[in-house]
Amino acid sequence: MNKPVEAGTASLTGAQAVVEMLRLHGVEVIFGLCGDTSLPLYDALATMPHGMRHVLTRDERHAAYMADGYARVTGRVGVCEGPSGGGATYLLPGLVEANESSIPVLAINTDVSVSSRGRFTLTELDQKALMRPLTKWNAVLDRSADIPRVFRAAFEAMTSGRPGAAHVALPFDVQNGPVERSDAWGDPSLGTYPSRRIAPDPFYVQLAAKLLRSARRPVFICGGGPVISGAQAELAELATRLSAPVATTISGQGVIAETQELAVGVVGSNGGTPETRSIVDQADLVVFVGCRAGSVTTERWRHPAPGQAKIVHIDVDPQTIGANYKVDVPIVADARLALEALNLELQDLRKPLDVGAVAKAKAEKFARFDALASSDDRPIKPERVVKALSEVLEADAIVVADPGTPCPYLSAYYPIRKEGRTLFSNRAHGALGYSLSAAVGAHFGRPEVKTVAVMGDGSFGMCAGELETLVRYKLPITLVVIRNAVYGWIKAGQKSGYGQRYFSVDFGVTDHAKVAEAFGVRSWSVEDPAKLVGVLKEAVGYEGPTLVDVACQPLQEARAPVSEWVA
Ligand SMILES: Cc1ncc(C[n+]2csc(CCOP(=O)(O)OP(=O)(O)O)c2C)c(N)n1
Repeated sequence: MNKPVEAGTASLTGAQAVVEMLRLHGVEVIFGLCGDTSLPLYDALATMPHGMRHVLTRDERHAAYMADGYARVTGRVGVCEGPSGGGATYLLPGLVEANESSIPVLAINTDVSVSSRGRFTLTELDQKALMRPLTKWNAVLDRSADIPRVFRAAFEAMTSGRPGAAHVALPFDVQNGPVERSDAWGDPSLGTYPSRRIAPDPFYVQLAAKLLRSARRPVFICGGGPVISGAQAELAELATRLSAPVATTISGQGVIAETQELAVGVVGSNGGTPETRSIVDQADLVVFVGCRAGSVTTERWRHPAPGQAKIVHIDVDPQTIGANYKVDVPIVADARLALEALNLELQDLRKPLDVGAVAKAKAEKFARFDALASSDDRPIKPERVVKALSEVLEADAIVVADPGTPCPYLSAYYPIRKEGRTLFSNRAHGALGYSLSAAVGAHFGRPEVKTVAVMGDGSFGMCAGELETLVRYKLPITLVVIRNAVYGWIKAGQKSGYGQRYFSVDFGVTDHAKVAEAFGVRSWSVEDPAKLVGVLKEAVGYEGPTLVDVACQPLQEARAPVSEWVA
């Protein structure tokens, strides 16, 4: 069935067909790590003309995060690969994150031969069962002839409806078996997302328009959906028409420039502030757009309070709508098409622009922040690091934030000055150690802009091996490490909710600058807040990889007890 291809035939090998299918779907870059079962695939990549770049990583977990970062900033499918066994279990964390964040990442794990199954073959595991609950679509190939069909299905699944991750297991003998050359065809439009937009039902558009006309204080809460959909212009038009404030989740940042007068900033328990919450609390109509209205965004479904406001919920995934709030008007559709339809329905309407409440909330929020950000305290306050970054970086720079201190502080206070994905974090599962490799992926996607990763020292410990990748490819990425020798976010939780009974959260001080230097990364250590901006400028301006290790205050004040948002 998977008999090796004979020399001189018109067939492709399975491995060659995989390379061809990736090329046909417009893949530009593959992140991955080699292994025994991957040798045919690597040989096909080495010998075929395909124009794709392979980026060798030092850990499959980071290959998947790179593919994710690449996909987030390009609107294209991110691709990663690894070998059988440990290669599959190591790719898995990145796939989970991408899938839950609605980011199309295709992962390929090579596998033991079909003919070796069930014989205690080294590295054999049930990849189908492993990946099924964590991906939108997955398959284990049994026959090389199925390769073109399986890859077409994977691209279709990843980029249509709610985007998500796909996994394909590619056994060794399947890579060597034959595939008819004429079967290897593909549709490049499936290499970008959203590839197939779903239009809204006009009946529900009319109902929503009616509610919007009569609402006195409508507010938009946007998740990642409208950013993925590219709905920025339609949202701005509708918000202006209605004089409605636009709040976002962390994943929704970039749907509107936060310097815009109707932009509220982030709401919720990670990145939201009392001021941004007050705008939601004043609403008599909330329009959720491409947003799951989950525990973080709504602070455990309290803001908006159930029954406080009428709810219009727009989402491409019908399962999302009504999961958390009693919805007055459901609209199952692509965000851009839905907002476009609402604009059309309301084209006669133009409410007088009133930005007073938003301006007041923002002024109060940033007055509090500025007081902390100008502090000369040592260790340095995280607010000062955020302020310094916003002074040093251009509006189009990409910033990737790890969980811990970086994500809530940057999403709250680093102003998004430009529409589009310029700041992102792994919000679905928030695994530490994401930002460095996601920044690598983002750089390969948008090499023309500066990319920066901001991480805690806990995260640094989970990604340091990839410093070598940064150096090998001479990537002009700047890493900022918030050094505080503690799993600070968790310690802050022990402080706010557990009577300061600190337990097993402190670790030793690492000289991250020295570690990075040993890899060949140009590095600085900053203890003096007055030196921060100068050092960051130098690091960001350098044409190779750089790291700035910042001695930061160990205990953040700005967090609520855990019971208020996750439990
Ligand atoms: C893989 C993983 N394990 C555990 C956690 C739980 N967690 C969330 S924040 C945090 C502390 C982060 O510490 P660090 O990176 O040093 O940043 P800090 O909070 O000190 O700024 C931990 C352990 C996580 N998010 N990811």
